[in-house]
Order: sequence, then C-alpha cells, then structure tokens
Amino acid sequence: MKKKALIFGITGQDGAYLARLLIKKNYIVHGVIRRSSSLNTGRIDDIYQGPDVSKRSLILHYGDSIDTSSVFKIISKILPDEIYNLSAQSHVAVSFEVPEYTSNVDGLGTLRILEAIKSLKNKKKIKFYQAGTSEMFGGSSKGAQNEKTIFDPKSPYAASKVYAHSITKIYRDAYKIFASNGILFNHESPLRGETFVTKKIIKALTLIKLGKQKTLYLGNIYSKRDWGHARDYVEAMWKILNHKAPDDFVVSTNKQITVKKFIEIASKKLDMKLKWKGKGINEKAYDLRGNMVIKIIPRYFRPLEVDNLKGNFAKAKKLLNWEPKTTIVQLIDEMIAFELKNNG
Ligand code: NAP
Ligand code: F7E
Repeated sequence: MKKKALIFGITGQDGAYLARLLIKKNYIVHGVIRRSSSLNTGRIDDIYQGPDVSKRSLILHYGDSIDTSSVFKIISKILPDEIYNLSAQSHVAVSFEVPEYTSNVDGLGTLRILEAIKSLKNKKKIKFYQAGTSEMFGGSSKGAQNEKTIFDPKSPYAASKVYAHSITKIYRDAYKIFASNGILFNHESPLRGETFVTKKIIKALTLIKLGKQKTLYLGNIYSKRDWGHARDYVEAMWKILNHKAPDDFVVSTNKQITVKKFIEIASKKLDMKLKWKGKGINEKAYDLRGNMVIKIIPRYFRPLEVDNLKGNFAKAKKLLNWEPKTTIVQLIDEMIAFELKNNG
C-alpha cells in the first residue's frame, strides 16, 4: 500500500518542493490549503490533479492551522503515515507587525496538530515533522550553530518557533510520539516568496538589467546568512522522518556570506558592474552610467537584527547521510535563469 503524507503549508516554497519529492517517492500526498480571495496555489499548479483524475497522488483540503476543528477533521479523516508541518507566517519582519497572529499559527498551530496525533494514537502511529528554524538561535552564538546551541530568539517569529520546537520535544517524550524537529537554515529557490531578500535582490537586479525597474531598496546588507537550496532541504525533512528514531537535526551548508556579497555575486552573474558609495544608512550602489540602483532605507531594518547565522550539519551528515548538493553560485544561477525566463 502507498504511504500517505499530509503537508500543512503545501502552497509555500518548501511545500511545493516536498510535494514533488514525495510524489516521486510514490506517496499519496494530501495538502492543506487556505481559502483566499486570489489563487494561492501557483507553486503547485503543475502537479495539481482535479477530482476527475482517478487514483490521485495529490489531494488538497481546505483548512487552517489556527482552526482547531479543521486540523482535527483533516488528520482524522486521512490518518496519514507522516505529517509535515510547514505552515507558518514565515516572514521575520512581518512577525513584528502581527505578533499575536504569528504566535497563533507558528506556535499554537503546532500544538493543534500534535494534539490531534495524540488523540489518534491508538488508531494510527503518525510521524510528525516540525519546521524549525535557525532564527531560534538568534543572537546566541558567534561561531557555527548546532543542535546543542542555546536558543536566543530575537523576533515574535523566532519565539513562536522555539515554542513549537519545545512542544514537539515534549510530546515526543511524554506521549512517545514520533515527532522530530528540523532546524533549517535559510533556503531559497526560484519559488521563494518575493519579499525575502534573495528573491527580492535577484528579481530587482534582473528587472534593472532589463530596464524595467530603476532602484532596489534594502535594509541591513551586512547580516550574514547560511543559504542553501530548498530542493536539497526538503530531502532532509523526508530523511528526518524516515530515520529510525525521532530526533532534532540542523540542516545547513556550513557556509555564510553577507547580503552584500550575495548582491555582488548576483550582479556579476548579470554582468552589471556596481560601484558602492557612502556608509550605513547612506550607502548606495551605482551602475557604470551613474544611475543609483541600490539604496539603503530605514524601513527594511528590523527592531532587532540577527546578524550571524551559520550552521553545522555534522549530525545530519552522520545519522541521515544528508548533505547539501547545491552551491550558492548554482542557486543564484538558477534564480536568475528563472527571472530572465519570466521577465525577459
Ligand atoms: P512560505 O513560503 O512562507 O510558506 C508558508 C506556508 O504556510 C504557505 O503554504 C502558507 O499558505 C501556509 N500558511 C500560512 N499561514 C497558515 C495558516 N494559518 N494555516 C495554514 N497554512 C498557513 O514558507 P517556506 O519558506 O516554504 O517555509 C516552510 C516552513 O519552514 C515554514 O514553517 C517556515 O517558517 C520554516 N522555515 C523556513 C526556512 C526558509 O529559509 N525558507 C528556514 C527555516 C524554517 P499561503 O500560501 O496560503 O500563504
Ligand atoms: O532576510 C536582511 C534581513 O527576510 C535575510 C525566513 O525564511 O530564513 C528567513 O528569515 C537578511 C536579514 O530572511 C532586506 O534583515 C536586508 O538579515 O530573506 P530574509 P530571514 O529573516 O533570515 C529563516 C531561516 C526563517 O526561518 C524565515 O522563515 O536580509 N535584509 N534588506 C532584508 N530582508 C528582507 N526580507 N528585505 C530587505 O529589504
């Protein structure tokens, strides 16, 4: 019999890659989508199967992580083998604007799923994956961060994810549920949301190159991130749930660069020469004709910044035989090719 997986957050970047991976692995994939006034299924349109298709490998259900009844109903109806909780208000800066909503979805949303799994324990042993984040480390360490590094969240988003991480461990230990935490560092792709910095940079530089945009506005370009590819990271999620025991794993590339360095690699790839002038809030980048193409503005700075994230995936390598396959340069190439194809 085919395995059944249920993905909360299937319409997001990771959900779209994970659904493809699981279908390739012969799963029947169920996904939770939210009702929205404009279509939010763009990332999974190419794998969508209508109700007229017999023996579907992808089935979508309306629900919401803040709606306890829909969470219970969907899980008890499907009785999946594996649940991946990717649903989240995932934007760090936005979490300062909507802290209560973020905590409800990202924190309590996890608890709702765990409660459903617990109540169905005697009917089915359901494995659970929680999408944790390097943001939980926040300001905690100068060096590389691993599973033993102390959490020091710096945003409502990160605090909610620390709660979700802890409650997942608690349900694992107290109720013997196969519940695992991924602690994933930033991962990107052509499907990344438009307001995350990598996508914002690649899209804007491509449009500037094509003469369709004038200026890119950014915040702190000196923060350092450990950026990998979402395609590689969803493979780690599946390996985490298919490991012999539930556990917590850091997933990263073990390398970091600044946002500014990311801009420099991308602009070079696009054959755009940039000249930086000024410092701090007055820093700007100009093209060779003297046009200002990048400007730093206060709006994109956060009330608290996390400036140093770099992982150590040694445990995932050792126990899961997982390692990233895509380099930062390959990631940037792929993101540029996608923008050129869609905007050229
Ligand atoms: P994303 O693109 O923002 O996708 C988030 C998904 O959650 C979307 O499908 C969204 O639905 C759904 N969602 C939001 N609120 C919901 C609610 N109330 N009920 C049900 N679904 C809801 O995020 P991502 O980059 O794919 O990341 C996936 C998960 O990994 C998130 O939990 C994120 O916090 C975590 N994470 C991401 C990274 C990263 O670098 N990408 C790193 C570490 C951890 P709509 O499409 O309808 O908005
Ligand atoms: O910012 C700086 C910003 O929003 C990266 C989420 O997936 O990864 C993501 O969170 C850095 C930060 O990602 C702009 O201040 C400068 O230092 O792309 P980001 P994030 O905050 O690291 C983690 C692991 C998650 O779990 C989250 O869900 O770039 N930055 N200027 C900017 N960031 C944005 N968004 N926009 C700017 O204009």
